[in-house]
Amino acid sequence: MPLDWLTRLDPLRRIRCPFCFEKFAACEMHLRCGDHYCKTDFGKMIDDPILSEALNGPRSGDSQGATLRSPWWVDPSKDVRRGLRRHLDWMVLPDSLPCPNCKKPTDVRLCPRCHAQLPDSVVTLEAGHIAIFGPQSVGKTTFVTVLIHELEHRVGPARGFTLDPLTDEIRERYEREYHDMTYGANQFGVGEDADGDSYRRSHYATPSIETNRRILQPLVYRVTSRKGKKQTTAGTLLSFFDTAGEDWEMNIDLLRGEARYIGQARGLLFLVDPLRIREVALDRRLKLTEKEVRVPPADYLNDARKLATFFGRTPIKTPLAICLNKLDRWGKLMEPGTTLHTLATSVPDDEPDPRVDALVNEEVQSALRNWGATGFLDYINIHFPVHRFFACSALGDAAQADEDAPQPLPTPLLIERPVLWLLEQQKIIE
Ligand SMILES: Nc1nc2c(ncn2[C@@H]2O[C@H](COP(=O)(O)OP(=O)(O)OP(=O)(O)O)[C@@H](O)[C@H]2O)c(=O)[nH]1
Ligand SMILES: [Mg+2]
Ligand SMILES: [Zn+2]
Ligand SMILES: [Zn+2]
Repeated sequence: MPLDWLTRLDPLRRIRCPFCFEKFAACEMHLRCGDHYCKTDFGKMIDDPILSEALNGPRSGDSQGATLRSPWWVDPSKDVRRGLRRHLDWMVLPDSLPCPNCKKPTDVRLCPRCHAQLPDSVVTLEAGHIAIFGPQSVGKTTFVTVLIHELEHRVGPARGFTLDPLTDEIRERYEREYHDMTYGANQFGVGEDADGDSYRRSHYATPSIETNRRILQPLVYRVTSRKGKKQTTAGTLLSFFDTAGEDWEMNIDLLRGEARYIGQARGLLFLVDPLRIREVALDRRLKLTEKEVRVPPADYLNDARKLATFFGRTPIKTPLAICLNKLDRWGKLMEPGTTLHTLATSVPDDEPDPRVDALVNEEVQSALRNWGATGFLDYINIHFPVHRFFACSALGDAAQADEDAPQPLPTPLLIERPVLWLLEQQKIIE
């Protein structure tokens, strides 16, 4: 669909790529041939160093590996076929350029920094952002999986917004790499008894950037909200970035260089697993699994310090939600009568509201204090003034002690609360 005139007459409009989070002017976007037959003809492909670097890292294209090839693409300001016109794109955005191979005009636009294909909505919509990070096995990937499912199917409709994958590729990737694992793949007909539990299982540890750079590519969604009775057509883009705990714990320099999304974040979500705090793990009321016994204690104060190194100077104004995950496991250790104990041990009848958030925020901090994490709390207070504490369980009752055991469907608890707060901070929802 061609861009409308109003947009084309504003070529200096700043755009933030929802994939790499770099900013540039609309007239800097590149174009690529979109014709099905032309773009799948390997013989007509040309070198694409920008895509190579985005997918394979800065070392791509040197002796280590060949430059990727892609369908014909061009930087419109360097397309000599256009003569002097190519210097005037800052006055009006070209609507399309002909592909030299198939001669068809193309308006498929690319981010000039990472060569991700940018649908038109990217040109007109704001880009929101949630970066999810934390040490290994705190439940980040499971959180992303269940969160997106909940936002799409339950929370969005209840709060008056919809969440749609930005592209088909993102929809397929979410299904394949996230959803199918936790919710089971559709291997059965609609009327068949799918004994689905046996096909649902825990996520594997997310591989390091060194093994698979895919993790640097966010899942990008479009959030459209209904304001009052009127459906506003505008909306916002929202990119979810999952992080490999292995990189966070063991490759922080690499992560700092590659995961620009943390330093440029508009919303930070730090997932914490209290079972990796010694005081919690040694509580006799808990029966730890074999794996939980073996993991080293986490050093959350050090994690907070690591986080600060992604930013130029402190205090850091980016909103930070700190969420104690796996509430299903540790909630019963809380004093009976507290909100956390009640939430973890009963079936909640009401939707949680801001009052509950305020209580959880207080109770989580006093729990952390009791567990000896005062240094962590002080550090957060000083260096991340815009922060809030949350508790949640992505799996709820469905969590299984045995990693390889089949899982029932998740019954999440409070999973959307930190994200709704972050979206409010970014003015994406009210
Ligand atoms: N009890 C309980 N276990 C959970 C929950 N969420 C995740 N888990 C389990 O925690 C383990 C780690 O989950 P992942 O989502 O892979 O954790 P991760 O943080 O992505 O791990 P890395 O990718 O290695 O950094 C798995 O065995 C999950 O089943 C939860 O809400 N409750
Ligand atoms: Mg993971
Ligand atoms: Zn980009
Ligand atoms: Zn072509």
